[in-house]
Amino acid sequence: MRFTRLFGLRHAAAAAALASATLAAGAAPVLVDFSNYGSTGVHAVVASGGFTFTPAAGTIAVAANGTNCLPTCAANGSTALAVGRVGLNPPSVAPVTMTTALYASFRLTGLDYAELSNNFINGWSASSIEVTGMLLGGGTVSQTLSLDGINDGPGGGTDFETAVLAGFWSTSDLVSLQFAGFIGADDNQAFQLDNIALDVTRVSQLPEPGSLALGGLALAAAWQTRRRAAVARRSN
Ligand SMILES: [Ca+2]
Ligand SMILES: [Ca+2]
Repeated sequence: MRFTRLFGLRHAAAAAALASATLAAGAAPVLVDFSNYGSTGVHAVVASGGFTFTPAAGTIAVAANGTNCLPTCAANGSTALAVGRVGLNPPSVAPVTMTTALYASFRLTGLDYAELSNNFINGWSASSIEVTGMLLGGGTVSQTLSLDGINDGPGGGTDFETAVLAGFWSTSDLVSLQFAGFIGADDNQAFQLDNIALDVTRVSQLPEPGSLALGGLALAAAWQTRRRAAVARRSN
């Protein structure tokens, strides 16, 4: 009985130490803005800020201020993620999934979005984007963003909109996000994303107690070896 109680207390202390270590690691802001790309280009995957964007099939692209797009792409003065659809270049297939190998989880705090191109009226640039978050521990959250159809490429119009995010995003710890552009019920329509703002939680790099003990043993062994060598040198 006494042993069981002690065991429980030790585990509680270890859990408290781990919790404080996780808090110390903290949440940090990350902006995924595709600024690591210098020009418009089509890619199998696009990576920025520690996050990777992968279409269900086909390719996706980075559009640099709407340049090298035909017809002219929505522009915001910087590079942005460009998601197409079958029959376009890039021929992206929905959904596009955003994942990270760097962080344990993240929260979505901001997002800019736009039509892919100024062909909104002609029926293949999305009229809405469904954003779906996969929750740490299971389940999903989702919000639909409406596109305003305003898009004149590098002209004077404001092509990109800043998402008004639902309140649940600020408390939703996510492991991935999915994006799909819709016209009506058809989920395979074209759009752009930029300035995806996140609060990330870093993976805790605490060593295992076992590996700490092994590390201590290795250090002790190295010290013993050096000490024996020094003694041998002195006695020669
Ligand atoms: Ca950008
Ligand atoms: Ca727009």
